[in-house]
Amino acid sequence: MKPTDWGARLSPALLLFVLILAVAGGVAACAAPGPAADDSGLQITLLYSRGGEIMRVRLADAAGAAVTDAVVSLEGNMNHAGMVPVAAEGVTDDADGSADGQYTLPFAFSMLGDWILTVTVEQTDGTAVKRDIDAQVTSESVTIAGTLQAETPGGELQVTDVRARPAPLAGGTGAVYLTVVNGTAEDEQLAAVSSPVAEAVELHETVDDNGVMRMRHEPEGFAIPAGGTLQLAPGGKHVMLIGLAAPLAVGDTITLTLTFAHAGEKVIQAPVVEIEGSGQSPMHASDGDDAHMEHQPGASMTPTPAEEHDQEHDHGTGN
Ligand SMILES: [Cu+2]
Repeated sequence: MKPTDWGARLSPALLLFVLILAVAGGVAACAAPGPAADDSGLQITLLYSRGGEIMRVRLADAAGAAVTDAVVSLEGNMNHAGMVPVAAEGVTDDADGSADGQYTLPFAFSMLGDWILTVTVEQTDGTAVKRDIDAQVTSESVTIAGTLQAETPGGELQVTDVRARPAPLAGGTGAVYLTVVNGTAEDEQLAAVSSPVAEAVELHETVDDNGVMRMRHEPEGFAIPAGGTLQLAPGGKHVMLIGLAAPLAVGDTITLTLTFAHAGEKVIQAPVVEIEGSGQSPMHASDGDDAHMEHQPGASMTPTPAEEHDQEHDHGTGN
C-alpha cells in the first residue's frame, strides 16, 4: 500500500482525535484561564472594545502565523444559571475590511460579573475548535483570560477638526482636512473615504518633488498607531473630493464616511470654511491649495468632464 493510501485511511481517525483534543482543551482553558492554546495549536486572543461594543478575535497557528480563512463565532454566558447568553454569529476575517487574522464581532457584556466566552473557530478543513475563555467584567474594567483589556471605557477613535475647503466648480475638486486620535490599544488605518457630494474620494498626500509640490494618491490610506494621531492638514495629507456634484460654499456642510480597517465606518460632517495657507513654499502659493494642484502622472484620478457632470446633477446639488 502506498503512503498516500494510508494518509487517506488515517484522516477520519486523526480528525476524531483532533476533535477530542479540542474538547479537552476547552475544558482545560475553562478551569485554568491563561494564554489560550490547546493541542489544536490554534492561538486565540480576545481583545475587547467596551466603547465600540466589539470583540476582536485574533487567530494564529502554532507557529504564530495569522489564520485568515476561518469563520469565528462567539457566545458569552454568565457564570451562573438563568442568564440569557449573548451571541455573535460567525464572521469571516475580511468582513471587517482586512484579512489579517483579526475577526471583528459585535459584542456587549449585558451585565457585570463573571463570564465564560465560548469561541468557535470553523476551519476550512471542516473541523471546528471550541474554546472557553474566562472574563471578568466590572464597571471599571474588563479582564479576559487574565489579561486586563487595555482600552479604557473612553478609549476610542476620535475624529476632530473636520473642515472642507470652498470649491468654486461643479465637476471640480475639493479638499477636506481632519484629525484622527487613536485612543484604542491597537493600530488603525484610515483606509478609505466616500461622500455623496463627489464622484470619487481619494486619500492624498502633497509631497515636494524636487521643489514642485505634487499630490500623491495613497490607495492604502494612512496609518494611525495605537495611542497616536493622524493629521490631515493643508499642504500635507488630505481627503481629495473628485468630481464635485456642486460647488462648495462657505456655510455648506458635507457628509463623509470614513472607513477604518478595524473600527469600520464612521460618518462625519464637514463644514465648508475658509482655510488659510497651504503649507507650501511661497513660490507655489499662486496655484494655491491642495484642491488645485497638479496631480502626479500615473496617479489614479477619475477624469470628470464638467459638461457631463452639470447635466447629471441639474436636478439637485447632492447636498
Ligand atoms: Cu489631492
